[in-house]
This record gives sequence, structure tokens and C-alpha cells, in this order.
Amino acid sequence: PNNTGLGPVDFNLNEYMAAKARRVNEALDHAVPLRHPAKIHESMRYSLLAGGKRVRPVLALASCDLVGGDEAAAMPVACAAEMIHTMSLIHDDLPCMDDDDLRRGQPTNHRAFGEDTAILAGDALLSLAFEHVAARTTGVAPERVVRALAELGSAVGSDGLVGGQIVDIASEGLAVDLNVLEYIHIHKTARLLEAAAVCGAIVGGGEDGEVERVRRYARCVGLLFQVVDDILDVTKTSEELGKTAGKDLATDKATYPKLMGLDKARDFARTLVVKAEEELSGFDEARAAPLYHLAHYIAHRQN
Ligand code: GRG
Repeated sequence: PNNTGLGPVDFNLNEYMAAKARRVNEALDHAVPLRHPAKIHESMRYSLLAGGKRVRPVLALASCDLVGGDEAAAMPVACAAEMIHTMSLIHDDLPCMDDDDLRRGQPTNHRAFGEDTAILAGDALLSLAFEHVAARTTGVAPERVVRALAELGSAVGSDGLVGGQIVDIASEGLAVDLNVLEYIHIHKTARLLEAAAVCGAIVGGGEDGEVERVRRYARCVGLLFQVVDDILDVTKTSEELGKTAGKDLATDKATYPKLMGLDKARDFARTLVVKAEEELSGFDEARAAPLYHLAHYIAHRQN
């Protein structure tokens, strides 16, 4: 049921997300079977199948639904987005980056398999993401598959996740302003969410105007995702204040609430939801319902 007081009422996002996530998990399981050499595939599967909200694949599949595409057409790009996300988490946790021991409540990949294997598992997942889209997408015009591959590539590289991470590293210990903070968040977080949604719309057969509206929607949702993350960091109860928040305080990491105050950060989050909704307004209401509710889910999520 819809508890926002807005939008379509007969849509249950939890059921929608659970059904999509279940099929994504099955597809990921098949995409990385446990085969020789066992150690690398165990390590890849360990992180890929370790839970996670599956927001990126659900965005890809929901964007495909939005433009009237077949779910099967978007499953490879949905899986690829999760493979890229997973590899970025594995590398982000390494001793030379964030040096984290736990991820999703379990030992990080390098803690479980060693640093050498963790680096290779990340590399293999990144490579597999592109191979998987190119080799497994069926019933889609090759030109659209190539566009999706380019979209994913640009979200990962020096103008994407890697660009965000290098600026994040370079700003450590420095006074960061809102422009730099936004650069980091757009590149580390929003670009991949955007690419997932855009790829779903491309392989789903969306027209150029539709794909661009999906892009603008996802850009807002991507930034929203991070603003909410920052808000959660300061609003968690002291008992929930675990490693992450404690660490952020210790390193004095810049966040939206720190730079603009909690109330303004919440206003900013609300503005982003409204903007995201506006981009959906030209679409069929029933088809847009999942993305509409997904934006609200991200705005109100508790983890
Ligand atoms: C991509 C080649 C390449 C290298 C990696 C380490 C790195 C460069 C980038 C860091 C990217 C990073 C860790 C961004 C944070 C993204 C983020 C918001 C993670 C949390 O996502 P959720 O909440 O996590 O969707 P779950 O666990 O639910 O999947």
C-alpha cells in the first residue's frame, strides 16, 4: 500500500522488489558458477551473492518495465550493474583504500580470501560484467547493446566511479566544500545507479527522449541515495552508531548534514524526490509506479 499520500495506490514495492531481487539472485548465481579455478570463483561468489539490497538491478529492470520492454532483455545489464557495484565494494574495502574488515555483516573479501585474491575477484567481476552484457543479451538490436556497454563503461571509469574515488581519496583530511562533496557522490554513487536505469531503458527499447528522462530521474535518485546515507549517519541512535559512523566522525568526513545542516539536507532530499517524480510524469502511471515508489523507498530507507 502507498503511504505517501501520492501516486498510484495499488502497488506494493516490497513485493515488486522481492520478486525482482529473487530473479536477479538466480541470474547472478548462474552467471558465476563454481568452477575451476575454485578459489577465484568462490571469492567472486562470496561477495556477489552476499545479500545487498539489489537497488541497481531493480532500477535497471524497473526502467525496462517503464518503457514497455521484456524483463529478460534487461536481466544481463541488471546483473552487470550488480557485478560492477560488488567489485567496487571489494576494492573499496582493501587495506590500500578504506581498510574495512566487515561488509554486510561478514568479513570483507580480502579478510576471507586474502588481498591478492580479492583484487583479482574484483578484476574478474568487472570484466565479466561487460562480457555478460555482450554475450547474454538476447532479442535486443546490437546497436542498443553497444550503447548499454558504453554507458556502463563511462560509469565505471575516470569520469565515473574511479573519478569519484580518486577525488575522495585526494580530499581526505582537507576542508571539502559542497561542490567537491557533490562531485564525489555523483561519481561514486549516482553514476552507476544512473547507468543501471539508463541501460534498462535502452535495452527495453526506449526512445531517446524516454531514455534521457530516465537518466534525469536516476541522477536525482542517485544523489538522493547518498544524501539519505549521510542523513542516516547522523540520525542513527547511539546504539546503532557502529563502525561506519564512528569512523566518519573520527576522520571528519564531509557529509551533507555537516556542510548544510540537517534540516537543509532533509529539504534537499525532498527536492530531489520531487524532481525525480517530475521526470516520470510523462509516462504511463502504472508503468511508472515502480520507479515512483523506488524514489520514495530510497528517500525513506533505514539502511
Ligand atoms: C570501479 C574499477 C573500479 C574501481 C573501484 C573503490 C572504487 C573504485 C570506488 C568506490 C565506489 C564505492 C564503494 C562507492 C560507494 C557506493 C555505495 C553507496 C555503496 C553502498 O551501496 P548499497 O547501499 O549497498 O546499495 P548494498 O550492500 O545494499 O549493495
